[in-house]
Amino acid sequence: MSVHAKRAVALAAGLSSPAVVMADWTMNMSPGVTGTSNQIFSLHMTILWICVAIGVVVFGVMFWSIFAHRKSQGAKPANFHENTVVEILWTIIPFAILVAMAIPATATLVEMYDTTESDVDIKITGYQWRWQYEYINEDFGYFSSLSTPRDQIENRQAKGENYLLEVDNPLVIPVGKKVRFLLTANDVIHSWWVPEFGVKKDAIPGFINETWTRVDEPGIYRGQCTELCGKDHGFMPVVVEAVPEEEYNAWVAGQREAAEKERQLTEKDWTMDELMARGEKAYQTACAACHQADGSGMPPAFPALKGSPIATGEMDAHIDIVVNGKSGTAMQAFGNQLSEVDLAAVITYERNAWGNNTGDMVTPKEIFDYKNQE
Ligand code: HEC
Ligand SMILES: [Cu+2]
Repeated sequence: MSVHAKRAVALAAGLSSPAVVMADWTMNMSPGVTGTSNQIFSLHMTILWICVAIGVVVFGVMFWSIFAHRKSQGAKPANFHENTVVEILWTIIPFAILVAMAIPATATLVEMYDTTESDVDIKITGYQWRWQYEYINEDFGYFSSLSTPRDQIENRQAKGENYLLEVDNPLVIPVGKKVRFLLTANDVIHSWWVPEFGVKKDAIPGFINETWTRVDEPGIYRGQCTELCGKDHGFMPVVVEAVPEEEYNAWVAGQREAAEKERQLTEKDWTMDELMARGEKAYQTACAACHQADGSGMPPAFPALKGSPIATGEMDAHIDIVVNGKSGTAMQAFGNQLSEVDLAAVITYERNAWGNNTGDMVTPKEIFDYKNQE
C-alpha cells in the first residue's frame, strides 16, 4: 500500500469511530448552578451568536466581493473614498450593536454587585495556604485545609478522584438562600473562586470585598485560590457543600456546640498521650508542608525541628515562635489559626516526637495564659 493509501485508511477508520477521535470535546463554558452563573452563561451565548452573525455577514460580503469581482472577469474597482453615507453607517451600526450588548451585561453586573438583603453572612479569610470561614452572628468558624494525602502529592500513591480539590472542612451553606461573603486575607492577596457559582473575588489584606451567591441545587462544589499567592498556591482549594435548609440548621447547631466544647477542652486536664495524639494530627495538617512529616525540614529554607535548639530548648521561646511566628520569614503566627488545645498539642508533639525526647508537656491552659499575658 502506498503512504497515501495508508493515510486514507487511517483517516477513514478515525472518522468512522467518533467515540475514539472525539474523546471529550466539551468546549463551551458550563452554565453552573446559580442564577448569576446562568446569566453569565446566557450572556456568553447571546454575544457569541451576535459575533457569529456579524462574522457571517462580513466574511460573506468579503468573499462574495472577491469572487464575483475578480480581475479575470474584468472588474473595475469602485471608488467611494469619503463617502459620507458609508462612514455614518459603519459608525452607527457597530455603536448600536455595542449598546445592545452592554444593556444586558450591565444589568447582570449590577445584580452581581448587589450584596444587600442576605440571609447568611460568612467572612472568608485567605491564609498561606488555607481558607478560614467565620459564620458571622453564629459564633463559630474554622479553617479549611487541603486534605489530599502527601503520599498522593509526592507520587507514592495513585492520585484520587478529587486530587488537590478536597479539604478537611468544607464551607457549608443552605440552598435557596442568599449567602453574602466578606473576603479579606491575612498575608498576601488570594482569590476565592467557585466556577459553578459564577463567583470569583479577590481577598486582599486590609480590605473587605463583598460578593454573594444563591445556590439552587444541593451538592458539593469545588474551586480554587485563583491569585498566585506563593509556594502552595495550588494547594488551597475551595470546597462548598450546599445542603437543604433543615440540614444546614442542624449543622450550625452542631458547630456551635462543638465551639463551646472546644472552649471547655481548654480547661480539661490533658495527659501526655492525649496531647501527643492530637499534636501529631495538628502537625501533619498545619506544619508538615514546611517542616516535613518526620521533622527533618528542608534546610536552609525550612529548619528541621528534629533536634532543633528551639524545639528542644527553652519552652517560652518555642511557644513564642509558634504563637507569634517570626516576621519576615515563612514561619507565620499560628496564635489565632489554631485553638489553644491544638497549639499545646502541637508544641508538646514537637518536643517529644522524632527523638526530641524532652519529656516536656504544655497544657492548653498554659497557652491560654501565655496569650493573655501579652
Ligand atoms: C510556610 C512554612 C512553615 C510552616 C507551615 C510552619 N513553619 Fe515553622 N518555620 C518556618 C521557617 C521558615 C522557620 C525559620 C524561621 C527563622 O528564620 O528563624 C520556622 C521555624 C520554626 C521553629 C523554630 C525552629 C528552629 O530551630 O529555629 C519552630 C519550633 C517551628 N517553626 C514550629 C512550627 C509549627 C509548630 C508549625 C505548625 C503549627 C510550623 N512551624 C509551621 C516555616 C514554616
Ligand atoms: Cu491563595
